[in-house]
Formats: sequence, C-alpha cells, structure tokens
Amino acid sequence: MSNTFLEIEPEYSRYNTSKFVVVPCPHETSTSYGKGTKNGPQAILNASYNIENFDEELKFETYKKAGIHTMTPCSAGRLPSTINKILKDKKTPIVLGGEHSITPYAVEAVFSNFPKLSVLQFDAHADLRDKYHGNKNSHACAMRRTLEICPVVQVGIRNISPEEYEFAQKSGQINNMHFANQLESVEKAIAQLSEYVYITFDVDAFDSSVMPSTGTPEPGGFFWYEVLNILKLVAKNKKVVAADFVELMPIKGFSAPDFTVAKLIYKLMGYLSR
Ligand SMILES: [Mn+2]
Repeated sequence: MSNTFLEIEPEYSRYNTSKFVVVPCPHETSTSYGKGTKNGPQAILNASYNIENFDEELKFETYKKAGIHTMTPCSAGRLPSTINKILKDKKTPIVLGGEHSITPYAVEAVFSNFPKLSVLQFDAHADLRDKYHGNKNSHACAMRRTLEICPVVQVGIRNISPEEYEFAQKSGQINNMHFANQLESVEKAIAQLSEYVYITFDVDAFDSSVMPSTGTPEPGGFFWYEVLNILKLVAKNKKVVAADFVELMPIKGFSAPDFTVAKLIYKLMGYLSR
C-alpha cells in the first residue's frame, strides 16, 4: 500500500515546494456496468511506487525537478475548494478518480481561476447525455455538465447515442468532437483549445486491450504512444493548468492497467516540467 504518488522522500514531496499536487477523489455513485472506480486512486498510488522515476525520454527525474505532493483523499463535494487553494498557491492539481462525474466540479473551480479555460477530453464515450437514469450528475453526463461551464474538445470518441449525436449537431459541439478513427485530426483538435487547458482523461480512451480495467471498455481506442504524442503536443502548445484521470476500475491481481495509468500521469508531469 502506498499513500503517496511515487512514495518519494519528504524533500521532494512537501506541499510548499511541489509544483504538482495529487488529489485522490474516490467518488463513485453512478457507474453503470462495472463497479469499483472508488478503488482507482489507491490502485494508481500503489502502482506508482513501482514506476521508474527517471524519465527515459526526457532524461530527467521529474519528481526532483518539480516536486509532487499527495493529499489525503477528498470527497467530490470538497473538490472545488481544494482545487481552488492549490491553484491560488500556483500549483497544478492532478485529480485521481473515481468516476467521471467529478470532472465538472473540478472544472468549475479551475474556470473561476482561468476564465480562458477549455477542456481536452480523452474518452471512448461522448458523455453528453443531459440525464442518465434520471440523474443529471451521472458519469454519462459529465461532459454535458462541463460544456455548460466552458468549451470542450473531445478525442478518442467511439461510443455515442442518437440523442447525444443530435445534441452535438444542434449545439455545434460536433466540430469539437474527434472520433477515434480520425487520428489525423489531432493537431486540429489541439488548435481548437484555448490558451489554458484542463485535461480530463477517462482511461477508457485507451483501446480495451490496453485498458480492460474500466467499467465500460471499448475496442478501437488509443495506444500508448498515440496518447503520449497528444499529451506532448498539448504540453508544448498550451498551458495545462489542471488534469484528472478517471474511471480506472482496478481488477484484483491484474496490475498492468494500474501501472499504465500511474506511468501516464508521471509522463504528463514530465512534459509539463520541461
Ligand atoms: Mn467518460
């Protein structure tokens, strides 16, 4: 069991001297098929203990360069005030879900600090339903709620309902929606983002062979280096001010997907520390 990201020594993980603040948010109320996203944050922290701290691509140890602090787990209700404080302290919050419904809470807090914010969503699903099983705050509505706050650019999409598709067409959101089989539009997608960017990464954006540990896995998704290339481009061209990684549903005794998410988070931190 690891209580902090990477379990690094206090010298590099104190709040005051850290650029990144990891906020575990094990919120789960509305998952549809699989259950267990509430165990996601702990699985990511456990896996992070085993990742190599030297970034083989960037040739530095990100944690020494930037500092990474990990907070005690936070409820969805406390997420906005927590994120607000982290941003006021000029740090970058990295939220670990939990289900995708936490994203609008987090985005609202980030938007109040960065009015020129837009969101880059990695996801298999459009998540644009107005309601799901009568619930406006379901994870299936996460991006519809987020869209009520600021613009959203979607990549990796390959699961959308007729109602969502109709909404996307009527609202114009369809122009900011990039389907998984249109990878060539990645640069266009990044150009659609505003100066300040919040990244929300639903792990089901990955191909289901890479990421079986999620409630609603989908074939036809991203592979590792495709995702890294997008993150690299965004980090280079925009100011990424916050991120979340959601919907990991760890499978007991099968740690590769947990490791993938932990390493992905560390890669993003590296790209943001160059
Ligand atoms: Mn989602």
